[in-house]
Amino acid sequence: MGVPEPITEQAERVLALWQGSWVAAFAVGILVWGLIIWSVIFHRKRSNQLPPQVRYNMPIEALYTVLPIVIIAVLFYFTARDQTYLLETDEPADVNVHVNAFQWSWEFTYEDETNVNGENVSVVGTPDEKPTLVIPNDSVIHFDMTSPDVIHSFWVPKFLFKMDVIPGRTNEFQVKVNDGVTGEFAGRCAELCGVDHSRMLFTVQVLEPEDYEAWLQEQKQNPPELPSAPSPDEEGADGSQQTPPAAEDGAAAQESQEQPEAGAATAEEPVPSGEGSPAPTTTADEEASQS
Ligand SMILES: [Cu+2]
Repeated sequence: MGVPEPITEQAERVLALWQGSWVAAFAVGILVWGLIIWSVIFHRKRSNQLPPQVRYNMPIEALYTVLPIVIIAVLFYFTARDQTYLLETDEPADVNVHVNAFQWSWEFTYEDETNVNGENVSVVGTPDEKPTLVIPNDSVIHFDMTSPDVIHSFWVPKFLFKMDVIPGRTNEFQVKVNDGVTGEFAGRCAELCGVDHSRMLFTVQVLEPEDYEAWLQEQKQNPPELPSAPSPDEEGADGSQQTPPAAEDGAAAQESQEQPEAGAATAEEPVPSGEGSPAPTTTADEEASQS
């Protein structure tokens, strides 16, 4: 019924709830259609004489009050049960990923893994270059999700699950990717979050655990160049590697105090560093999450 094939234990539960709800809806539908067709065929107008007029019929009225309540109670029970299961984060996770959703890409930080530079292994993307989230199969993956700017939504269609990423709070969930599943799957932002929302894509690559370990070792030994350190930035940074965005903001704030109207003029300076506007944002958040 147009549902992607699930690749996680949790997604299988979602699919079962979806299919079960359809079965229940069809059962009710068939009953109602049957009653309609029965009355259309067997209770046609045969003469001008009215059928017996009654004021009420208690059994029928009780039936059509109680039955919908029963139907809704059953649907509610299974929905609540599955929601509780899907939001459970008690099981110890094999991989902890911090998801930073920003305008307009993603940064995936492996919280338990440190590279040769003493930093967490991390993958960061841009609207032009979508990042790849690498995870092992047959393992529990825990996601902590934060946003430094606006509301985003983390969506991997094959998980049959999406969760909002909201500034100022940490949302979390975990999945267990089924044993034997490998391949690349699409991921995207499912919350309109600005002009490049449609380019806020990522790829989920599921590997066998040993291949994942190999990938992880590679990331640890050869950490990629941080895209958040463009070379023109270094002139103005004055060697303060850790806080170029803060210094920049401070400078901009001072200038705007002097001349509130000179926004266009002051904008010229940050332009070289401001080209990749998501990048400084990322850096700021990295610091926040590390401290
Ligand atoms: Cu978004």
